Amino acid sequence: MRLILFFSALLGAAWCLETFVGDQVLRVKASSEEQISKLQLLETLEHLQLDFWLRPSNPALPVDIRVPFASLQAVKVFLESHHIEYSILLKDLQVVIDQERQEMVSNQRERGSNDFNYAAYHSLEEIYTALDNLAAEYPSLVSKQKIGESYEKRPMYILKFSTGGTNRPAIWLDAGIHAREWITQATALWTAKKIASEYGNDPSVTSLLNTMDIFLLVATNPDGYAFSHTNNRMWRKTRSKISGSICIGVDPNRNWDAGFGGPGASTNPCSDSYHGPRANSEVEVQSVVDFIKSHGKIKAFLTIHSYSQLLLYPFGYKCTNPADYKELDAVGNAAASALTSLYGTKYTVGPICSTIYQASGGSIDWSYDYGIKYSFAFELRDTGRYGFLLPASQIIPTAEETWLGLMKIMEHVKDHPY
Ligand code: INF
Ligand code: ZN
Repeated sequence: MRLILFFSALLGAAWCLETFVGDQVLRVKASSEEQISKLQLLETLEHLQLDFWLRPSNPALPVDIRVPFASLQAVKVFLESHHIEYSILLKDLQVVIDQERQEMVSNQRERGSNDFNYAAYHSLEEIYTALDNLAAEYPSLVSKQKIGESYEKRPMYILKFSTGGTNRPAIWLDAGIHAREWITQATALWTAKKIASEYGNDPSVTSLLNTMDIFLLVATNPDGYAFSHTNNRMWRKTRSKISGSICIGVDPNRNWDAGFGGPGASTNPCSDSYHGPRANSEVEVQSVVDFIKSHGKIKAFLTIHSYSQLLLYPFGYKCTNPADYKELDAVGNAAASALTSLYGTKYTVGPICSTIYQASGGSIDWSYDYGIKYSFAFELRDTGRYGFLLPASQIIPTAEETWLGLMKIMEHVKDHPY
């Protein structure tokens, strides 16, 4: 009997899948600074275990909160007592997560063959296999390189797209730094296939790759991504152990050496925006920094997040505009217009701080201050209907429209060497 208990406990521990049964995602519309500060107070009440998908900043922007079932009543009473309007975006988060999981399973069953299904979400292992297949399919253009290992010792693989030359000026593109933003890794995979297949066919891709290289990191936070598949779909951070805390993980988008530890990052290891014990404490961040520094000729640093449909440029750690503000704003707006032209998806363009909120330690602030002028962050679909649980049916349309924006930026970089 004891043996049976032991193994069932072991199994339970191994698969302690976080469930979100009855959790609701509320869209909260603050109508004043005073109501914003009430929401910021709510954010400090740790016992409620609230997960702010979109955090309170300026009243013009929505606040999306995942509320655990056990906290629903308390939160709704709090909002109503302060006359803060809210609506329900997702009535039972677990239902949506189960649907997503079911779809992934059926997509897998459908595609026994090796033709990769870009219209589906994939595990980290499947992503790594897809990288190998792309390198094998386009051997004279695509190669895979390991730039480091994650905290849990998973390899960090980039794809290099190069048609020759040695150490050509290059473009950096990463996705999935926040684990739960699954549309970003899926979009990056589709983009990898697009770059490889369009070379020699599309004139702008061909001329781009005849002068520059492209580096693509699909899974920037592999530990967090794997964890979002096996344990907690809503995981955002890395999976590093924080000494002195029972909480796990650092927000990798607060860990860069750019205004590190300043406003817009948390000192609390249990917070989803915890900046970490020091800049570059996360090996995933350090690995990218080391690669960028060793390459020496990265001319654009593009990072892909979700959601909100924004195209952001520096700064987040301060609310003063970058020296290249005019050019970045023009390029950003041209890229957003190209993106919108395909399906009408609306984007807002601007500097991080004034467009959303102050956030220190972000990747594009570091890359810009490091001298990489064309530093942009995409926040992909949607604007809150599904949030991080964007249906797989939107992967291809999202990737196609994002491609037009990316190409607009990459062409500008090619035509404006510095
Ligand atoms: N982005 C926000 C974040 O808190 C805003 C942001 C974007 C800050 C880019 C800095 C740089 O990190 C996301 N998007 O989390 O998923
Ligand atoms: Zn993100």
